[in-house]
Amino acid sequence: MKKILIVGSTGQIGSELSVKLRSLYGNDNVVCGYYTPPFPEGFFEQGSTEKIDATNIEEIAQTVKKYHIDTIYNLAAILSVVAEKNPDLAWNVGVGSLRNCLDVAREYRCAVCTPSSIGVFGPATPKDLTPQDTIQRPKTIYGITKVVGELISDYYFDHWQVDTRSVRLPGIISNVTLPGGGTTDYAVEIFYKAVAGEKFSCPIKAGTFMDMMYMPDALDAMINLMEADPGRLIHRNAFNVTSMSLEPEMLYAAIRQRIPEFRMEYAVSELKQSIAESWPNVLDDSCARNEWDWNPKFDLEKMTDDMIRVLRQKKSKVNE
Ligand code: AKB
Repeated sequence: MKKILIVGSTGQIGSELSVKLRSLYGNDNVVCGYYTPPFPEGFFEQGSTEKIDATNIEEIAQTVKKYHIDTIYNLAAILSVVAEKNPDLAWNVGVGSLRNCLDVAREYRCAVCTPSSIGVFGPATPKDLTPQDTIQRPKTIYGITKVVGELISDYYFDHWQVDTRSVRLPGIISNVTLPGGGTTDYAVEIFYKAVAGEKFSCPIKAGTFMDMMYMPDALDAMINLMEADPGRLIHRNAFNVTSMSLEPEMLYAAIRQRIPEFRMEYAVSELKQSIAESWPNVLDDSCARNEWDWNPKFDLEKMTDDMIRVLRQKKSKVNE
């Protein structure tokens, strides 16, 4: 059985990845490293937790040693919009924590998964069916840290056989923990507003396509890749994955089919729009499909049904 450490387990992805990993590998085999709240329900009760500053290598090393960890999911990151406002922090967290995880992994023979992002692409990248191997000249500091992350992860594999694997995640739509400071956050916020019965101000222009994915598929992507037969992997860091390419009007229409009174207006953010325009419209994820059978389950319709169902349940619990 694997012994897993999640670094950054209280964020948008970590709060759900920890539950899924514990259900698959057992509570005792998954250690949740946390730095900041909010703490998901039952977080401290369900298994081991350790306060870890990912920029401090000693804190990672001690935890890996203490629990005999063999696999690290490193989720420490500053998302694209916040990163533009604080490039030093973005670099220290994005690159610093990854180097720490890789160095600890090299010493203690751990596998490492650090999600990359569609942010690794830039204006010179082909926008439609963006290939797996193509131009990566991002204009954001977030994208730059993710390109460095991909390259350094491959380097640790090539030189020291550290088992590094990763996916280029698109915008993740979820209903447990809000994302913080990304360009694709609007695709989550729109659902919270719709279910709350409020109007939504969309920061991204109509017609701006970006890849998106529902959280259950994102969790499967990371876990299935880490479980994949290494003999089949031609690529490692990082695989294109997507499940839908959306622009705001498509989400608005899907929500209004289910909540007809919902209204959206536009209040476009210059920064978010310029980042969105520099990212692909839709990725070609055929390498992930061929090399480790990537096959997402949620399309726009299924995801919209589920998001509204879960958020309505949460709302009625709060109102009880
Ligand atoms: C962001 O918008 O910054 C992230 C991402 C696509 O990596 N959600």
